[in-house]
Parts: sequence; structure tokens; C-alpha cells
Amino acid sequence: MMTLYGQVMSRAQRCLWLLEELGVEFEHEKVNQNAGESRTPEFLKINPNGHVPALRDGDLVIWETIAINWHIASRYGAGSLWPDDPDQQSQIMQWSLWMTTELEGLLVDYLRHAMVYPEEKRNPALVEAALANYPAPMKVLDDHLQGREYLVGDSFTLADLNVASMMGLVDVYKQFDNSAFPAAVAWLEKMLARPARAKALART
Ligand SMILES: N[C@@H](CCC(=O)N[C@@H](CS)C(=O)NCC(=O)O)C(=O)O
Repeated sequence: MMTLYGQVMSRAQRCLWLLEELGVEFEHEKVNQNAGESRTPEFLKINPNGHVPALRDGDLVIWETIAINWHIASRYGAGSLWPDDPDQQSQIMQWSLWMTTELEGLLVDYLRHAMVYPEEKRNPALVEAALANYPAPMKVLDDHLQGREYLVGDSFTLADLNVASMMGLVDVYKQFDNSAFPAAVAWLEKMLARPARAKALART
């Protein structure tokens, strides 16, 4: 049986949502990164970066959210969240990596420095930069979603999940001005309303 390490209020939410979508059995170790539990000598043997999430599947240990979800979806979601078409698989990787490289950094900066960190640890310059840099990738997303229901093909895939989950983490996207991105917001609200996400969020 697989074991997923990481509490739901972290990037582990992405993996928990996927596991709930697929209905596969797994054990959940709610490693709390805010309490230093991802930095213990024991956990560093699982992920030497000291981060959650991490996944154990038999003898295999994987870290990095996108790689974990690729592993889970390609093995346990083939034909559904992970389509058989190799071109669609490439597009899924494109959108997943786009999120982590174009948008995720600024979302995390905003989340930490405007919402989570105590006042004395906050850096207002990072919040300003996040607000300034948000529209460019969002326009790309919004343009792509004109006339489309899903990011890749005509059904829900890992691409939708990997992108929406990060924007939905403590609803961080609502902190930004989305008035110019109605297609992206409509898509996001639909994705975030999926029952499997609610199941993942209940794993507190
Ligand atoms: N690129 C990594 C980032 C992982 C990451 O930074 N996780 C955060 C929680 S969302 C963490 O574990 N922070 C605690 C720490 O670094 O001590 C991934 O996507 O898996």
C-alpha cells in the first residue's frame, strides 16, 4: 500500500486530492512541516530536502509534488486522469510544470508574506512583486481556457488538478484581482468544487 507523507495544509494537498479522485487505498502520515516534522533525522531519510510531500510505494520513495502525482496518475489513473494519448500526456506535463515555474513561486510568496508568516517575518516587497507578476501567467491561462472546459482534451485530467490545487490552497487566488480572467475563474471554481477535493480537505 502507498504512504503519502504531508498534512493537507501544504503542497501535499495536491497529492491527497489526486488519491481521493482515484479512490486508491493509501496510508496518510500527516507530517506537519510547520512543527518541524519534515526536518527530523527520520524524515530526512525519506526526503533529504526536508519538505513535504513525499510518497512511498513499495520500495520506491518519490518526492516533488509533480513527480509524485505523475507516478500516482500514470500507474493508477491510466485512461482517465492520465490519458493514453502521448500528446495529451506531454500537454499535462507542460501545464504542471508551467504552474510550478510561472505561478507557484509568486503564489507561495504571497501566501507566506501576506497570510501565514507572523508580522516580523513578512517581506512586503515579495507581496508587491507577487501582485505585480500575477497577471501575466493568468492571462496565458485565461486565453487558453476561452471556449474550453478543461486544460487538456475534453475531460478532467491531472493538468487541471495540478494547476487548480495550488491556486486553491487556502483560496490564495481570491487575494488577487481576477476581473480580467473570467474564463480562468469559472474553470477554477468548477475544479475546486470537485467532491474528491472536499474529501482531501477533510483530512485535517
Ligand atoms: N518543490 C517541492 C516543494 C515542497 C515544499 O516546499 N514543501 C513545503 C510545504 S508546502 C515544506 O515542506 N516546507 C517545510 C520546510 O521546508 O521545512 C514540491 O513541490 O514538492
